[in-house]
Amino acid sequence: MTRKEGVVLKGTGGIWHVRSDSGETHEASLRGRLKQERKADRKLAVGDRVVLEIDERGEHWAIAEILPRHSKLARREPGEGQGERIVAANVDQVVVVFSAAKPEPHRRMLDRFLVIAEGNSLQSRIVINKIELVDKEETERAFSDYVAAGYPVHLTSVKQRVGLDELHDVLAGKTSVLTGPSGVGKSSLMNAMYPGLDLRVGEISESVGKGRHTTVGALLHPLPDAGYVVDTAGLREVGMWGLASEHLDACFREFRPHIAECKFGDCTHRVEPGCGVKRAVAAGSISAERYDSYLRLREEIEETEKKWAPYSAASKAKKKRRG
Ligand SMILES: Nc1nc2c(ncn2[C@@H]2O[C@H](COP(=O)(O)OP(=O)(O)OP(=O)(O)O)[C@@H](O)[C@H]2O)c(=O)[nH]1
Ligand SMILES: [Mg+2]
Ligand SMILES: [Zn+2]
Repeated sequence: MTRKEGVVLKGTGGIWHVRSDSGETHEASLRGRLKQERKADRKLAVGDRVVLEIDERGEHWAIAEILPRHSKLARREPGEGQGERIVAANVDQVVVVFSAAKPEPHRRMLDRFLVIAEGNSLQSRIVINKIELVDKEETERAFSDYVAAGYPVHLTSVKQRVGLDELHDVLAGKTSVLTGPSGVGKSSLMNAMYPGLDLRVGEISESVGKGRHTTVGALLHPLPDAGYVVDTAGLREVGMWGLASEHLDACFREFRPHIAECKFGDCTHRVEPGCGVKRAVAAGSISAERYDSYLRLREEIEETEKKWAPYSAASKAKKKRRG
């Protein structure tokens, strides 16, 4: 029997497109046994590595095995929901693209993307495009707190072909989730680095809609040299992806060393005395804007938790009854 390994590029209606390591793409369905297992925790996602097997007649490929993943970008249900939808597997980094102007960078939205990545234990990079429209030094200063927090910041201009080689280098051989608001130049960047690569990146397709239960499918694009880009519609749409409010602080990387200094273990870093985070803000080692972002996001998450509390209580009770 012919067996080969490959990576899942996309899935539609139970048919998965798998690119084998030798470069061909096959359509395959999940073996029955795996379909059962899948109901548990192992949902197949783009980026997953799988073992394909062909049937005796040499006609149909099936996914016989899902190989262990080293990372994932997942979306949890709010509240205590156990459900988790995996957007992409084996992601190496999240690349968040904004523009220096037209449209103006939106720091709160940037922080939101970074939190989603941190919540999934994924590394992020920040790209600021259209750098030729502004004063470069000023922009560098504006994003210096992200550099200080440990995020690589790339300044690019598609128009003047600045920074494209460096960006190309950090994408090579990796699986990157590319995201960012509309109009910042994501498609332009990809086209400038990889002519002919046709990405949908970041577009919120009309047909996808905004219903809570609509599946927003991600696609994995092989890069011409090596590596993949995950093209996912609607990364920013879904609030904080079910992140619990008490975990938000650790998703601000530069807060981490200070959280341990808080007097109270469950410090929300708002009004509590002896707060290490607030002390760091006062001392200037945490930027006031990042702290403000934290406060707003925390409020937003707590609102969602309040809304979902009755449902999660009900689902807990149901589980208890079932035993
Ligand atoms: N001035 C300037 N304009 C740019 C640059 N890069 C892209 N643009 C322009 O910005 C506009 C939006 O670029 P896109 O590549 O479509 O942006 P996008 O991020 O893919 O947007 P969505 O697909 O809607 O998410 C286009 O008119 C581009 O020509 C740049 O470096 N400088
Ligand atoms: Mg685009
Ligand atoms: Zn605190």
